[in-house]
Amino acid sequence: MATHRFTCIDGHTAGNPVRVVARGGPPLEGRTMGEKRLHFLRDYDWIRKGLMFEPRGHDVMSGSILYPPCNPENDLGILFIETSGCLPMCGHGTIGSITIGLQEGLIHPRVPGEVRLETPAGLVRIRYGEEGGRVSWVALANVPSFLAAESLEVESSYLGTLRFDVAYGGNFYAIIDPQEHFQGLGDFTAADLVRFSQDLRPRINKKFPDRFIHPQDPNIGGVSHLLWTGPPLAKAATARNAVFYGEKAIDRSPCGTGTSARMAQWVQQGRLRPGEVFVHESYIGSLFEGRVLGEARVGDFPAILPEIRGSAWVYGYNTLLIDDTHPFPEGFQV
Ligand code: PYC
Repeated sequence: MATHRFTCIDGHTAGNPVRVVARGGPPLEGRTMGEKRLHFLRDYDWIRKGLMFEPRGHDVMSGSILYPPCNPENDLGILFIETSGCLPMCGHGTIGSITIGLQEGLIHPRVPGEVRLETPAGLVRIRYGEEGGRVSWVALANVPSFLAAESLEVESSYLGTLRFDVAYGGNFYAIIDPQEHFQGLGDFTAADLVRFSQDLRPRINKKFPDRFIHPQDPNIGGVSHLLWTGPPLAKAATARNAVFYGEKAIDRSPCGTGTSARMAQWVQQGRLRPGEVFVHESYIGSLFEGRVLGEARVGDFPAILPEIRGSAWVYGYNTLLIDDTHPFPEGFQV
């Protein structure tokens, strides 16, 4: 019998789970975290499934494994493990992993207050603040984000023809404004949004095959997430959203890569200017603060350099076992 032991530290970012594997992650080959991600997907995806799906995880679970940096100028590398696969980039996962890693002594930045993090989508520069013995906030300068397409149409089995834009913020998002069609996000429960999204995502990818591939990395492609938008409920917020990921998840956090994609859409459409603050409210009312730090280009696309700021909390220590006598070593979803 082979028993695999994973020492995990569990936390959440603005309500969405982050399980950091502190010990037990596999050694990975590759010159970049992008290459290491491909190695993990090829040989070790059972670890992701076992730690994310039931019975050890659940439909919304997500997490990470930390690695030494590929480039010695950086502080560390990160592999995101989620129910949806190994995302190229995850904002709430970054805020949570950095908070957990710093507080629990897994990360030792060379420059206090700053972390240079290698993600599969590229280098992410991080600032953080501490208060009362804990990391109180994390701000990540995300990868260049851009609006990839506007005013596309797709047929929903439930809602008829829907118009949407597609933007990249570390993952490709179909951004749908139900207000254009109905009264708003508040008309729908999370279960409704999951059902609508399960129907729409394959239709979008079937209708626009090979259209959404990152111009600089062919390993990043396809619309993986749907971002439903709406007017904010919180006074401090600019907009509200519900992000669908995996097969059944609505992000409990305001979604870092989704917020980056949304800001790229707004800048391109003249609704947000560099320097202005964009506060995104999640489906459960938690907030991230976004800011456009600058402008860039990705292939033919004008892009923005977004910063996302939020907070995370540690809530438990968890040693998980996967062994080949378990009936569900790779977990399951119902
Ligand atoms: O925060 O980027 C994010 C994210 C992606 C999927 C769930 N959260």
